Amino acid sequence: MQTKFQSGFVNIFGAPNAGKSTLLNLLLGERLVITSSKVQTTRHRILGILTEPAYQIVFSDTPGIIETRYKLHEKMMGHVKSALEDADVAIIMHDITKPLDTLTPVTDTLKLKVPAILLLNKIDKLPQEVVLADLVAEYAAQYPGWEILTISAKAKQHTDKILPLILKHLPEAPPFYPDDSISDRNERFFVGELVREQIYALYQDEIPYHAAVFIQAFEEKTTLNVIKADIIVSRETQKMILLGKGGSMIKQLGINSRKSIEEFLQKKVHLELFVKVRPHWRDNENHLREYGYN
Ligand SMILES: Nc1nc2c(ncn2[C@@H]2O[C@H](COP(=O)(O)OP(=O)(O)OP(=O)(O)O)[C@@H](O)[C@H]2O)c(=O)[nH]1
Ligand SMILES: [Mg+2]
Repeated sequence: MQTKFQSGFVNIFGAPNAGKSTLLNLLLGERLVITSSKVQTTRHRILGILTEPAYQIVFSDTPGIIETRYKLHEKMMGHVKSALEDADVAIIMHDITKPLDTLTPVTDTLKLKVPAILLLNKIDKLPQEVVLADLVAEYAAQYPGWEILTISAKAKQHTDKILPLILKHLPEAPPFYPDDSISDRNERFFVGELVREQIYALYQDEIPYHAAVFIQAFEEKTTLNVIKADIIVSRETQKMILLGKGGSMIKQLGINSRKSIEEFLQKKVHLELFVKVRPHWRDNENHLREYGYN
């Protein structure tokens, strides 16, 4: 007998750095979205589609919920809002090493009306003496009716319990996407993200937050891809830092980015990086549109 097919949107929300993108990669079983130890890494809503014989889950990674200070932030929170509108199930990620009340701004912003799964993440970082059951009880009292799991997305602890919980709440429906789709974004988008990921890894202070990556050329040749990327920053001083002494830093960025892109595309890559200064791009509608932050 044919069992019913389940399909729906499972959207991942939380504060910056909670581990949302790490979780999406884990659930998909491949490295699709970028992660970093710094906050505000993800700037878009990005779909990651998991198709199995009995179900299709359309996950959305979203930017961490923040107060908006720039137009860029408003665009980021626009992505969160759009993910709220079509969620069948919401996953809320919270860093369990942070106090319970730091989750309140997130849940207040979301005002969820759909089944919610609260993932208390990073249990690998908790001190030994903490009694997990006591902590969970505090969250359960605050969020009655929510499913709660304690996990480590990084150390893959208890993460096998997530999918069964999702399936418990996923509607019966035909698939939304062809079974070979993995995302709504194209290779060009992910290549730009991979360069951005290396910027987050290599540079400190304000640099990652002032940087955008714009792929200006993506030529697929038989033996290799030729990729040209603009790195946009807000100030001349930031351009100097990006370049480094005698161009040493941009050279390193190029090497790291190329390696990561080659792994992603499974193909040789010729990568050229150009640093450009666009003052106040984070507050400029035209620049934001040009760099893909619609
Ligand atoms: N120790 C530990 N670190 C984790 C865990 N999950 C994620 N991390 C780390 O936390 C940092 C942030 O992870 P991300 O997945 O980028 O977080 P995010 O919620 O997507 O962050 P934004 O995109 O900025 O909103 C990275 O350094 C991850 O490796 C975990 O279970 N344990
Ligand atoms: Mg992220």
